[in-house]
Amino acid sequence: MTDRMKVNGVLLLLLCLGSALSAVIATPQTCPANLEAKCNDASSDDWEGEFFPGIPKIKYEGPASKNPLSYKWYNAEEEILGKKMKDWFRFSVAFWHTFRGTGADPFGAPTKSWPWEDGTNSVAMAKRRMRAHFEFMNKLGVELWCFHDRDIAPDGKTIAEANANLDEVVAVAKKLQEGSKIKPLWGTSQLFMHSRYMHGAATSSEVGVYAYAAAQVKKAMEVTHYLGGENYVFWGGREGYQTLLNTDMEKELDHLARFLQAAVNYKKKIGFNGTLLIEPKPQEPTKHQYDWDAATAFAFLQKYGLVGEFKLNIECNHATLSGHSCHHELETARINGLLGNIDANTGDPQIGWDTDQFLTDIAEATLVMLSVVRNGGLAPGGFNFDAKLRRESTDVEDLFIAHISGMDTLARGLRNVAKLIEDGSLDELVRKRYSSFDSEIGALIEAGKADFETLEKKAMEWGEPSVASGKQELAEMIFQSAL
Ligand code: XUL
Ligand code: CO
Repeated sequence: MTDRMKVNGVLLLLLCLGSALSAVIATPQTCPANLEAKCNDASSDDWEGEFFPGIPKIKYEGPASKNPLSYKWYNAEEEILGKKMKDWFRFSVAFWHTFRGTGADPFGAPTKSWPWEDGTNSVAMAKRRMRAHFEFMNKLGVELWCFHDRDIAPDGKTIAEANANLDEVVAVAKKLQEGSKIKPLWGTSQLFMHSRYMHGAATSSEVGVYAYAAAQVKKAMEVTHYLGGENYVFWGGREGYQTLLNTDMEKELDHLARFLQAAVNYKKKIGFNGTLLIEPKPQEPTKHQYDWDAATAFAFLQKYGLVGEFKLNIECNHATLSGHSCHHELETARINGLLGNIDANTGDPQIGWDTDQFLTDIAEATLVMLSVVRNGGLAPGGFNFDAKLRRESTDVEDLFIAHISGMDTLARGLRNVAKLIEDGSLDELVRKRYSSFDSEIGALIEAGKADFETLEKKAMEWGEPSVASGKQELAEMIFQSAL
């Protein structure tokens, strides 16, 4: 490395640090612009009129439509493979991305200036935001939503203050839900943002943090239950380590299991019948996250006797971060009876982190739907759009367009799966591939009754086996023809 390169490197580092700091320090100017808003009045959650004027209720117009604010493939009431599309999907809006995403990144300040935001993190703002969220869901025609405790209400200086803030906002959500079918697909608690959680929550080295996290989950479960939520998610954002040199991994995993068992006990105590879900992710923010992937989470559940109490929430971008395809993670969950929910998003093949983009790849969506159809659907789980607008997408209508596009893509995936099933040749290819096991000895093997002596005798009798083609290209051809 030349001296000049070194200087350039240092300058770049300073520049990066500078922009990261200014992003943290700058107060976002979110007060609007072009609507007659009751802005800068943090004491009031009043908002006269619509939050999304000019955006109609989104309708199905069919594939020929050129209207970006319409569904082209997702037709909620249409029956496909014996179920209404809306029941296959059970789409959900993720409150944190859609209503708390600001477009800020480590190098830059927020880019969104939603008209309803007043730049504060007050309870009044939280209530107004909740009303915007309900108008958004109603216009989109989505009946489920997901939230973290701290997305929907401001934190407090004490647990009691944070709980009181949450109660105020939850009361508004409850009221808005009244008379509608809207309810949470799942709730969760944010156990990764606050500095107290820097070593983890249930796996923190500090017992005070463990207890604090338990108090937070207890409350978040109560409000999820109160709002009629159907599931509760544990994403172990900082349940992992940065170095094994300072970490007692065995102790941390034991603590995590005790924590989850306490959550199971509390769920039963308060009569919450929702499914508990673990959301695997291999890393980010920690170097190593304990719920690395579906198989790792399954092994953990088995070791601690928690199978039967938990299912998995598979997120596609997390799958690719762990070096798997989303299809692989879905199938791993499915064949073990653990597929409970999908965080529908995707990463960017050129970027190695969790970009949380809306899925718009039809082939990928078809693979996802193959697993979902084989699973018989996801209910009481669903598809949560854990996905955000790009930093550069700053129009209010982009929030709608992104969701419509994600829903249409998955709807195309479902329609393609119906074609594949009707055609039958892919299933037949797979069936044929294993047909040698349809024999008497194959049945013995599958029943666990073929010992090595029997197999050796058979192998000697048969001699060198003939091995058929795997037909991969044919399988790919059949798959592609359905897209
Ligand atoms: C983070 C992530 C979370 C969880 C909920 O990568 O996916 O938003 O879904 O905590
Ligand atoms: Co997620």
